[in-house]
Amino acid sequence: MKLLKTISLLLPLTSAAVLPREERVSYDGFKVFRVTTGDSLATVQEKLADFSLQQWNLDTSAHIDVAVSPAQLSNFEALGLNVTVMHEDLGADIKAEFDISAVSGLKPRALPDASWFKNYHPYNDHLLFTKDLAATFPSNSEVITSGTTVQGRTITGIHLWGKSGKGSKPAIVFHGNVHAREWITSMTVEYLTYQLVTGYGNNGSAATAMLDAYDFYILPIVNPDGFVYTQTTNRLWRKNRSPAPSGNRCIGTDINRNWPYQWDIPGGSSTDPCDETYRGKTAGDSPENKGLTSLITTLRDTTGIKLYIDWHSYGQYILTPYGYNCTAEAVNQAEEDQLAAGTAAAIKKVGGTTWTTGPSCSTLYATSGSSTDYVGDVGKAEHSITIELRDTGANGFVLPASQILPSGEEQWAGLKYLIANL
Ligand code: 0X9
Ligand code: ZN
Repeated sequence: MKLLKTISLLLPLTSAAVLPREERVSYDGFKVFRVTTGDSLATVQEKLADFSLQQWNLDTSAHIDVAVSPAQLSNFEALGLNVTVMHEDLGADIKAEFDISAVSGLKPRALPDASWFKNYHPYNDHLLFTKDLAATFPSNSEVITSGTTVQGRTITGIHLWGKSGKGSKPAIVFHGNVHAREWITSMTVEYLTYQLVTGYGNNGSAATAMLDAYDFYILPIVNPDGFVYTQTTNRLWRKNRSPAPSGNRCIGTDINRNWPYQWDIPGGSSTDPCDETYRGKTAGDSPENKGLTSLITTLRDTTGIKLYIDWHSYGQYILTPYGYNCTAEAVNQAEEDQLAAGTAAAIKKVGGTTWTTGPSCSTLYATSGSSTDYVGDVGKAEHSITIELRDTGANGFVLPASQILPSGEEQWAGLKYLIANL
């Protein structure tokens, strides 16, 4: 297959990326398959060599998830590969997931209510949700920002604290939607935030214990340009929206390959601007990464960072350092293994979902310039984790809105275990 490690190689998407006024990319009639690989990886790849497919996953050891355009469908199906169907009609499932044109926009309200978690939402409503939530908790929170994006949006979040007052405890940092298409991440991070805010002050509640022990810095959407683009133009966009380097036509840096630490290690990212894992021109050059590294180093140099979680989807993984090297062990590896296993068990108890845990490179694949390595080693976070949320491949990135609440509830259970055991 002209293996679409990169979405941008797919014809309709490529042309969309260079048009002055971009049409929404249609996935009508696209079918998404999970192709079993395992021992037959080489044979499968050979069979797919002549297709232009959009590949959704980077770890191909057990399977490759691919979106197939209507024009290629009959040839693809004639290959007789061992497949399951993830989306019968991707375009229809995207429409059912969220219709931005049917959304009228939130009204500012005293307390955002839990019905928020029934649906996905436009970016401006996410901003309003965060601001409204902070307004209901004026003595224990404030809206924070962490730099400006390529297109000039302010990366916005919320800082929460407990009875000892603002900035007095070690930091816990969460961020979501680094990758634009991973919509479940911002909704889940907001669910956790909502639990902290609404649960604080209830006698003996987990939220009270958490906020009295730590200052939380939560940024639900750190790639707003990409996120907006997934809602207006291409639901499957991953990177930020940085302009194409001179002499190239491809847009976007992978924020999770741009962190200025172990950035230059071959194999863990791409130097090709058209690739989904393009690392950027220089280490940490994306404005989003600049904003985030400045928050992390400030926290490192003040209260210190107890826990960092970078929320992604999909696959149901709890991943610890390192990404850049598959044999390097974190100094506290045994503790990280225990914490991850306990968190996985706590999550599973809620809805029966299963979670794979371990160091990210050996468990999944190598990454250079990725968040957890930077925040662990440079940011000196005691625990630095990536969580890949639901699901394990039934829907992938286009996860029905009915799974937002179940995802939030199981992560809240995992978080309660994790923080109580730090
Ligand atoms: O590739 C990524 O950035 C993350 N997966 S995703 O499908 N959400 O894009 C995984 C990062 C975890 N780090 C390593 N596997 N090293
Ligand atoms: Zn991701």
